Amino acid sequence: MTDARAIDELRTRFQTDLASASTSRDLQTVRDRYLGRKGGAIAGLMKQVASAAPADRPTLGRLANELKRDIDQALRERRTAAGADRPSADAIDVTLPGRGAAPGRRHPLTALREQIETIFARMGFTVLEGPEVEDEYHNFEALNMPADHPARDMQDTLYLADPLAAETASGPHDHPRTLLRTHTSGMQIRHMETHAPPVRIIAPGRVYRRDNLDVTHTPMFHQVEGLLVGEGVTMADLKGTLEAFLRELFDPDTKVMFRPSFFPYTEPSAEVFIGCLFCDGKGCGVCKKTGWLEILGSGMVHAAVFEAVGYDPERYTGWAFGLGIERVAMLKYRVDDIRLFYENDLRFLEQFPA
Ligand code: 2NL
Repeated sequence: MTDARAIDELRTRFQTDLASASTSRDLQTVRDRYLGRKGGAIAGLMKQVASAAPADRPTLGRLANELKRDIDQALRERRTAAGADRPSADAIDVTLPGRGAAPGRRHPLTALREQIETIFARMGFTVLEGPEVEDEYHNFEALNMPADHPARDMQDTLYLADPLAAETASGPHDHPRTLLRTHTSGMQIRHMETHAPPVRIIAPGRVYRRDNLDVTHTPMFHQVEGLLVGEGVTMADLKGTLEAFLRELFDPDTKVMFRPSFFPYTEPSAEVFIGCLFCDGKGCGVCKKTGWLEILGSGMVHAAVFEAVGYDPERYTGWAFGLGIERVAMLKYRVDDIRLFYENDLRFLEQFPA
């Protein structure tokens, strides 16, 4: 049984409940209590209206529907006022897309080394691997750098601790020392010792120098050397191959210049320059107003190197080059401090092509 007074009482009870609800959870509880489809007070009221005397039904039905509408509206208003439409701090929004896991990527120096390897591999060169700890013979002697050569000085080369060294040892050494390779040439010497020409190889890897850190020096850096030996190989082959390489590494229109230079292991020798990437040869801060950037060293293999590995220098000629990967990366990507490559700061590393 119900009547208009019972509906009024229900309205009053609702208002009391609503007034004491403070959190969005409380509001939901009140909503369930009054508007819940099963067991809600309004649902119960509707059943009673249906069983009321036919004469009372229209009035009671109207009052019940008004109450239902008012409760719904009051709850909506409170919810909006409380900002309850916003998810609470601990709510989980199951519609949010997940956070992608950042996949790892190659270090820019690795990516550049692989790019250089790929260019030479397509031209028929084989990629060598070899030890970072070398002996003096393969790092220096076989490369026409005898014991008194200045590059062999303790100042420039990192020698390994020598258990056989006499305490007072100074001056010329009476037995071979081991060292951290200062260039990757030793791998190429070993290859020639064990393979007859023709030779087409590149030797990438870490090299070490006794340098302190500054914007252009690190005691460890990376080099790629290349070597080609055969019958009738000339400096024109050197120029054509390096020009093709540099135009693929930088830009198809890259200008390439060769300038006479000196290395103990090549004769003649040439420094290779490319037209400045930043000012188009007009002259700027990066190329020091010359319009050219020095990119690698090269030359025709010295006859003394062929003799050291048992190649007949009357029959074979060849050319070689060496480049520093960090230097190329700094020029290609315009990085002004070599140390950035070793700090593993993702803000730096993520700027490079993977
Ligand atoms: C430079 C110069 C160069 C070579 C490296 C080489 C290796 C053998 C024989 C002869 Cl086995 N030469 N390597 C030749 C010329 C230059 O590097 O300034 N590199 C950064």
